[in-house]
Amino acid sequence: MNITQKIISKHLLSGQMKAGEEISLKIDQTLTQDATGTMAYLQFEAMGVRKVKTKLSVSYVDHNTLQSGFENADDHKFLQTIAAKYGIVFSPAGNGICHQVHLERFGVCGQTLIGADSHTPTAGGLGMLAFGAGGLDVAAVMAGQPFYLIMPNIVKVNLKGKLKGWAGAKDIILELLRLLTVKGGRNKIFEFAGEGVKFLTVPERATITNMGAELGAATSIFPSDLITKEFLKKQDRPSAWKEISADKDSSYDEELEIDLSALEPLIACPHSPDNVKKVKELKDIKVNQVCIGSCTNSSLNDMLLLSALLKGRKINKDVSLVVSPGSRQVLSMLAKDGALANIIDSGARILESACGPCIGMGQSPKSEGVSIRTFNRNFKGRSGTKDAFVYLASPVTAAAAALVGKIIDPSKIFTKKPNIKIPNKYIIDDAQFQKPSAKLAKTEIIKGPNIKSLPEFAPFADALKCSIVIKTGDNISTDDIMPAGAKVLPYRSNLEKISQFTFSAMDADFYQRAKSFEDSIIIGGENYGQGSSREHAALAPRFLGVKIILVKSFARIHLANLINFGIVPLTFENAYDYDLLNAGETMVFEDIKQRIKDNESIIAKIGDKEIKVKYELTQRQKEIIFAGGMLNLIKATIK
Ligand code: MIC
Ligand code: SF4
Repeated sequence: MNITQKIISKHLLSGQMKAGEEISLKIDQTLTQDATGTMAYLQFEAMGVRKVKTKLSVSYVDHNTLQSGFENADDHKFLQTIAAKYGIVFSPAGNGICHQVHLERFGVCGQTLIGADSHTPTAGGLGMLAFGAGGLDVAAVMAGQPFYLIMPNIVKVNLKGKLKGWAGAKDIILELLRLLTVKGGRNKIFEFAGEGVKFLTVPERATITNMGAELGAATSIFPSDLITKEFLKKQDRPSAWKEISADKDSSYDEELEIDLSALEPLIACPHSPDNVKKVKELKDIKVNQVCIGSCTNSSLNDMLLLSALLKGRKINKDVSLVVSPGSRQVLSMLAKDGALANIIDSGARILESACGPCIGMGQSPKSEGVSIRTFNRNFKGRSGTKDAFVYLASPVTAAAAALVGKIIDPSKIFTKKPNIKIPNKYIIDDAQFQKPSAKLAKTEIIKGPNIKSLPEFAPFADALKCSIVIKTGDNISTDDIMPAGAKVLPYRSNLEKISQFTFSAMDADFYQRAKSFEDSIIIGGENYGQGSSREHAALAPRFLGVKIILVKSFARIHLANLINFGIVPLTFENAYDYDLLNAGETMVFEDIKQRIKDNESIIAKIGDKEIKVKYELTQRQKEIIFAGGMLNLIKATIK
């Protein structure tokens, strides 16, 4: 067996490990962050369970740490109290970005993890099988339910040779994005192998598995070997290690190879993580901002490298360099080592250990500004500035840009690659985690006035007449459907309020128009709903009357979220029928419920036009949709 099969077979509750079949898995650990967590815990609370049923569940606060009003701070209090009551570890603001902290303090080789955040596969760097999921799926797992998934194809990525020159882990994943695009990883698990693996540290592996999310992959995973052992030993968690490797004769559904020695520094150009070019091909692009951090590149390794590169140098006067170390551990070690001073002295601005600019929580670039970021997403507008140009690159490429003020091949300004030495022991101080206890279980849950319970959704209708409320193109991200940023994130626990922002960056009238229709449908292209796991991108349309989404294809997590909230996901039988449909038209779906029940094909009528649409729903998913969403179904079973 390969690594994925080994872990799945140990956790398989139903189904067969055959690509395309629905399987269900026992999940050992869950994680949530505050932007998805408030909703997830409201849903968990509604399930009426006394205590989480996982081996470990952690609730992080790292996204909404700007406290420009009472809302975010109220959310933090709610998360702290509900964690105490239900036996969840609470990691307050300041501890760091969920994925970085989870690697450091909680991940266990060979275990399963699901997280209410699309970058949960970061833990694959430790040899965990880790999936991003919607908050409701995470809540259900905390309540003891299995995690359902369509068994993906397993792809072996053979890393040949060793990185040379200024190429780093980020360039490996950018190369994969260049080769495969943001849709290339759908229904796939990427398993890394080959001699190149042994030259990559755990944080470097995690940079790669983190950004596998941008390929649309279900997850990505590395073997757990002596390098993993060393990392966990330095984290004072030796018992979290166990060796996991693929059997010599293991087989894969697909294979591909990357020659590490041939890689050069790469950069993803606006406005998509797969718009990848060689850095040296980009000439004379002036840079206004450089941001270093995020769950992709904020480890101690990344920060020490940055510090060595900036040592004794000053950044360009026209650049604002902001640096956010990924965790309290990283920041504290940088400070004690003195390496932080090199970064500060170069002219950088130090931000707290949190998601920050990655999710538009501050540091929006200037109008038409060029920002080089070590992050993982550069969708248009995500930075908070609609007309900004965001590029994604490694910390080395980002540091070079900060010093020179333009995009430049690192070899032009740096001579020798610094040799980074990680101390024999990380600084271990878990004092800021709130760990569950019998006393804490008596805590009273505190909900501020902005925290509103979810409305009840009606069960599915027998027939539907839906107005086309919007027609979108390909690769619509959940950032397009439901923007984040400082203005919107405070309403993650207030559906009525947040729904006013649905599609707001693309179509300012969407909200009013959706409200004026009784039932509506969204038409889209390929890879609809790529990007984040935020279930608000499904919940808000549902709240505004969207009953069906008809597209050429869906991204995995968003598809699961749509079903969870009772929206029917349909695809075109013939992709060219997409061209026949126009916003404002009415589509009639006669007997839709009965047809889905009987597995019959569906014909939609639009005036005198007819088009054939299809669906792939398991019996379980049909039941969720017919009940009007998973919460209704779970409540009915509990009653
Ligand atoms: C993101 O990177 O888009 C986020 C913010 O981390 C999201 C989760 C969210 O929207 O809260 C993700 O990736 O799932
Ligand atoms: Fe946070 Fe950005 Fe990572 Fe999402 S991608 S978890 S916003 S750092």
